[in-house]
Amino acid sequence: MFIYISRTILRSYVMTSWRRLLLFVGSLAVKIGSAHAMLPCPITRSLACSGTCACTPHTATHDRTIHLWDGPGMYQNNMNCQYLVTSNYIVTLRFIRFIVERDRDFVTINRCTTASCAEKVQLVRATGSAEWEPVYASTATHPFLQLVFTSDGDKVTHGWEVNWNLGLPAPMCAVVTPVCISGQYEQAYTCSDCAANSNSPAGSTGITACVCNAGYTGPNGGPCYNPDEMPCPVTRSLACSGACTCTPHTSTHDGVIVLQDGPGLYGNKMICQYLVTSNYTVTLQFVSFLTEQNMDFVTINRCTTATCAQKIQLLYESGITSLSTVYASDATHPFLQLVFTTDSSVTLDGWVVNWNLGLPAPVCVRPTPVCISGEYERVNSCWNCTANSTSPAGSTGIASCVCNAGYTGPNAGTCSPCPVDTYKEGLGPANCTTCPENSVSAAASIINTACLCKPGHAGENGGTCSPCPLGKYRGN
Ligand SMILES: [Ca+2]
Ligand SMILES: [Ca+2]
Repeated sequence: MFIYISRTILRSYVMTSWRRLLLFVGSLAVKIGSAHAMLPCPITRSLACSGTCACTPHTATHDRTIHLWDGPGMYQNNMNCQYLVTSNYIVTLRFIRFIVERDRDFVTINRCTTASCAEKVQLVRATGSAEWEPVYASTATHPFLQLVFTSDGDKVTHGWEVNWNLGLPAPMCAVVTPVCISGQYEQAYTCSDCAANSNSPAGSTGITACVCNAGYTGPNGGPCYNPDEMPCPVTRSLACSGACTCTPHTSTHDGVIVLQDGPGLYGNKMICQYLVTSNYTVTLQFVSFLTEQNMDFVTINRCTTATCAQKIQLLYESGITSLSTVYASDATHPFLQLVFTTDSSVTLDGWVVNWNLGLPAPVCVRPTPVCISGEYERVNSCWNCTANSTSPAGSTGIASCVCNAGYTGPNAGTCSPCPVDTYKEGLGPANCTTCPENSVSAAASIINTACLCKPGHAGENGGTCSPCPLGKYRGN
């Protein structure tokens, strides 16, 4: 029980520390903005292992847990095992579990000036059941922490686990704002590439300096798309079934699934299934994880269908698990199934998992549009015919655009109004027809009856206009 409490405390301590560090970095970047700045140094860190022990997979290049706990090949007789942890930051070690044979098997932690540990300060020599509260830290003058585990030739017990992390405050490094080449932009003292199909001038600062290339569309800073190949609209769902409280843990959007603490969440005798899917890749990543070891299990499967009749198991875990692993669906297995089962006693903190959509987005080719009358389709878009011309509905290509009645010109070309005293009936490239003799019409006339007899002449509109007989006249 003590051990589980300590894990929770430790986790919150570590998360708080990192949040402080990130806030610190962010505030510095805002305040400074000049050519030179002091920022937390890039992290360098290493964990090395040597001696009579299985050093793999207990050697990691990042902060995490070192464990010699249970199981064959871990805690054994006659071990003499040395771990060396160092960083340009302060390194901390803290036990999260510890049970070794009292006064026979020992864990020693030394703080050293060099990797050889020729000069060292002993911080603890632990045996039996160790305190979990102290944090053992390196210092500026002793940047190496050495952990030595020795066991005698008789009897093994559970073993131990220790978390190694980086301590604060961060060492500060002078940083110069780089001048970035074309196609990149400077942000937070780093040059980054513009998104695909976009570009920026040399010396750009800020992602919005990246502008989409010709033929592509999107906001400054990207992403930039071929207009005919846009990201597909997102479809996604999360369903829950089984012996668990599915509300409010069922959501239609990406977010968090929680089964942690509290009444109605992590209970005994649960069999709970979550099914997540999307037309995008779906990812699951644990934010926290603590279930009863060997009793309460979380399984993640990648499935071809919602029934999960055909599946690939990605995880089957109890106790603790990696918080950095990302479990993802793929094109052939677009469903992720998470199953949580618990036995009839003991509930612990439970787990929290984030589900999100992965990139790249699937590309949807825009369907060819069917254009209305007066428009035509070109490169998947509808375009207006030129002035005074029109086209039938469903036209493809500008050649479908023909001049309106009263206008003349080639198909797909410029349509000019018929001059006065002419008319044109119907659509198309035909010339304007001259009104009958002694009749006149307005420009752009669309029918022969627009031809009216001149003053002094009479007749049917559009027909023959005869001079008025002697002694008669006709005005307008
Ligand atoms: Ca022993
Ligand atoms: Ca249980």
